Amino acid sequence: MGLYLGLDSSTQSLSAMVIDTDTGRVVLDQSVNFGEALPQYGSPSGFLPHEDPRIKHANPLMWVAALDLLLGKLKSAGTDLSQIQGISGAGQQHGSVYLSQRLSDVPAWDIAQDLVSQVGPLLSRPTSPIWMDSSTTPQCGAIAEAVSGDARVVSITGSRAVERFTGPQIRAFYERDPEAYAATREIHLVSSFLASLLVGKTAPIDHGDGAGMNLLELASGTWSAELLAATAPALAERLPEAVPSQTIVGELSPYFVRKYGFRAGTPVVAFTGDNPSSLVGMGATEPGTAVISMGTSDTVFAAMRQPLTDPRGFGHVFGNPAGGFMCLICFANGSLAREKVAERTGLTWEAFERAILEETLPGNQGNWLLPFFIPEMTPKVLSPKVELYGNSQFTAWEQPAALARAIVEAQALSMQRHSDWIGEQPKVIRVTGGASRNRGIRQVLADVFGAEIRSLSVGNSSALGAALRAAEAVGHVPFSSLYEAFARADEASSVTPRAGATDAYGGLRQKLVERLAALGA
Ligand code: ADP
Ligand code: XUL
Repeated sequence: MGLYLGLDSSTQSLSAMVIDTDTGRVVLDQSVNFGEALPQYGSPSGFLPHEDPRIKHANPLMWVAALDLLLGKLKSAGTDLSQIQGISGAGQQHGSVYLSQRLSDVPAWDIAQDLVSQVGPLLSRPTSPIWMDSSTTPQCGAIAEAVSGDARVVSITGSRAVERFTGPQIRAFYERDPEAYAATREIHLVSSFLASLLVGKTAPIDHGDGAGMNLLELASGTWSAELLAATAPALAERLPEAVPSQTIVGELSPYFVRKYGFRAGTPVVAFTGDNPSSLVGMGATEPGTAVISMGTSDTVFAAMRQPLTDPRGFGHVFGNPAGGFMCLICFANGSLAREKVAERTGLTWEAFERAILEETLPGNQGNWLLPFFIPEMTPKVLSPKVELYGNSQFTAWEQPAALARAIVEAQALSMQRHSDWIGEQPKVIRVTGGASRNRGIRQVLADVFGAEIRSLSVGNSSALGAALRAAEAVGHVPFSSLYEAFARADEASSVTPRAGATDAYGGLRQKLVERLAALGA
């Protein structure tokens, strides 16, 4: 049997998916939500509260605890993990974990203790900055200046120096706490950290996730000496190796074999970022298929043969796990912003959907808003900024249905504007992530983009992508046949633009652009 396990450590949860390549079926799909299952980490949405909205950290031990918890749940539910042929995974991008020892130098995990109590003493920094952190503007400036400007950073790494990217975060750590930096022996991404736990030694960083650090030279797939030097002293010796995504990084550590019943020697394939993993899970690793993912963040991404860069400077180029490149534009005000509107208006997701589909019309009768409930990276709005324009009831937050439509229209228009450099406007867009379950949200995307919006029959594309990557690298099953079995569109969920709807957005698009320009964004 060809069973493969994919793990996905996203912002709010850890998921596991097992696929069977013989039958073309998903045989297991389980998650633990950090906020609900691990309340002792005080992170209801997956990160620690902080009075400064620009600072967003998480306790890396929460991710470690989730791994033991989830595997324990699978075992107690009777899942036979000895049949798994290979494992891979994905992590929320950019977040970094700081260790006082190289994981290759620590003794094998002890089965008599849980992982948290063994990893805890190894941390040289108790918290991990995550992708939502936007506190490193001075460090971005300093890095760009050290290599003679942002254009140089873009030409080497595919992105300009960006607040949430790992390089600026490492520089900030070095500047704010040089002693702790000096005591740090190894720095991991969330993805390579989790892979390291599984293999019980230092796992490399793959090109998909590594490209989100402002440190990787895209052309060669190796760390850029120029950017390492511009970021922090002796950084090269603190980073794992950078490798192609399909590299087998080791065998599962005996801890997992003995504790959870995996087969001894189970191969582990390099973990990647959640978005590159989703590119695989959405069957979109060949150019021509655009994807919109609406998880905690909203992202727009697509495969690219050549690394084309965003002239406005917001988009990124990452490694495509199947080879070549992918472009990505990320919006921080995704689900968390929609949740704020749902909470404030008292709408459940069902009511939110009805509000869009049945109670309001495209263009929202001129009611619109600026959707920056938290600091935004695309466009750059570093302090929260929510402005409502329209009739007096709407601006007083008294029209729930119009407010539901307004947040989604603003997000969709911003996605469309900031993805215009990718190329021709797509006729079909594939969608994934928790919010893509909402037909109202899919309908607004269809209307704004003038495109058919399709979901796939398997949800959780990032975990699926990880399982598919394991099957490709370990079982040598080609991606094309994996996509036929696992990345099929769910026809019933398909949504097309309503007649005339796309034309309703010209005026609104203009207003949004003008307001953003006035803000300097
Ligand atoms: P992540 O992978 O980033 O942790 P998910 O893809 O699991 O996130 O998506 C979780 C989010 O999806 C929740 O925060 C919630 O706001 C949103 N969500 C879930 N169901 C719906 C729905 N029916 N309508 C709109 N949003 C939803
Ligand atoms: C992408 C990004 C987010 C995180 C969390 O650049 O910052 O999408 O990967 O999902």
